[in-house]
Amino acid sequence: MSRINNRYISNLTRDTYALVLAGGRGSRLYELTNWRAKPALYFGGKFRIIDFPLSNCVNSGIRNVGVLTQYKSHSLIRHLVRGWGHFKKELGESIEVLPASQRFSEDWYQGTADAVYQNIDIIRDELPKYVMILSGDHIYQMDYGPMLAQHVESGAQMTVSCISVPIEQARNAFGVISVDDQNKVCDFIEKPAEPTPLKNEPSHCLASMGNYVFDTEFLFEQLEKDGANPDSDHDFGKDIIPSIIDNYKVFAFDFRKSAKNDAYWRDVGTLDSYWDANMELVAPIPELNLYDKNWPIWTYQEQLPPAKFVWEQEDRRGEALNSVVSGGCIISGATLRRTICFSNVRVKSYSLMEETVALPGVEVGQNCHIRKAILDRGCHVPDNMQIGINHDDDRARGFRVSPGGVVLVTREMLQAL
Ligand code: ADQ
Ligand code: ADP
Repeated sequence: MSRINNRYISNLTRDTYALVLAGGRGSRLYELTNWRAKPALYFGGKFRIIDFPLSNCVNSGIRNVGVLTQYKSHSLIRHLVRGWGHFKKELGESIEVLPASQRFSEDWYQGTADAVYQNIDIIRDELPKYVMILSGDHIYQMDYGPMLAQHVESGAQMTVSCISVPIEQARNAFGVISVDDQNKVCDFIEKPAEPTPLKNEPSHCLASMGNYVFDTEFLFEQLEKDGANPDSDHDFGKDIIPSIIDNYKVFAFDFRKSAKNDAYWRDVGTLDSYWDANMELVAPIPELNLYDKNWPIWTYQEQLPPAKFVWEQEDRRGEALNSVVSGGCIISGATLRRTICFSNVRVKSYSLMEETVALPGVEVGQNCHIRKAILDRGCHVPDNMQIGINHDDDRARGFRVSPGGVVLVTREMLQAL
């Protein structure tokens, strides 16, 4: 691996076209993804999930990216146009939205492989040596350069990035991989009920992160073959990977090893995991460093005035403890504890919000008590309301209570009261 230096890696990233799969619904997020695709969901006080893979591309030096959209794409496309529309093709940079548009058939995108297959001519026009296929669903900071370098050095035709996770987390949820001593993939099972444990760490298994590097021509051949197979679901995890591991060189890239155990990766696919990952950010030193100047997460920034905290009387102190508060917020005479407020949140006197994620534009009236909740964009919580204090009351009002006790409240739920 002596050839791996920065210039070598930047040649590889320049020769790569990335496709971000952003069409999934994320059905276990319930009403949070009723109106937006999962990659468009807000995260961390300022961002959307898609900002993470896109920032990883830009920070890694991959400057030509297509975003494949399908399900409820309006909010996602608006965000991409506003926040990511400034790349210039003349300078060799582009971030393009590739909506499912029935270009090759009467159908919308079927599986993930079909979504790529239907854009094969667009990829061909880019003439990349490598195609990187990225899931648009995860929160992580990853330099894709070392993965590309390993792909080339190992002589692989396809490389899949993976991370060790507890067996319980992977059960029926992730593609699970077994590798030999050289990291060559010898087995891949999509969402198994009984994940194969790691030999040296039996409580864990190797999960696919849903990110793949392909030699371009090899990808095209496999997509053509899969496209002609009427029995296929046209999905990378279900169909393509299991069909190539025996006859081709498919390698695993271990994200945790490459990042020297400093590998943060979260699948925020359920209300509980979404709330957990947001809550991690209010810790004094979170594992995910959003303040890392060497790995900035780019996003669309609205022009907003600074957050304001108003303290008018001793019993009406506007204050926030271990919390994250964005621009345009006014916390007047209210207390926030371990809470995340996105832009333009207003919280009024005598109210207390604890361990809550308030999405943009939430307004909380006077004398409310909110605990362990997710308040969807634009919720107006009326004066004196309690949320997350008594779950029977929450359910009776039509709020959703997750298995982990997180209460989800949306505008529609409040309007129906
Ligand atoms: P899942 O995430 O369950 O498993 P899937 O629902 O196909 O697989 O979503 C993969 C990505 O594609 C997501 O980013 C999603 O938004 C997007 N997507 C889904 N359908 C799409 C479509 N029709 N058009 C465009 N985009 C679409 C996958 C792998 C597993 C791996 C996990 C890691 O199959 O092997 O372990 O990701 O989370
Ligand atoms: P409450 O009295 O219930 O806390 P208010 O709506 O009366 O809520 O606002 C309280 C305080 O918030 C105001 O006294 C003011 O200092 C501040 N505030 C409200 N709106 C604005 C605004 N548009 N610009 C600046 N500060 C504001």
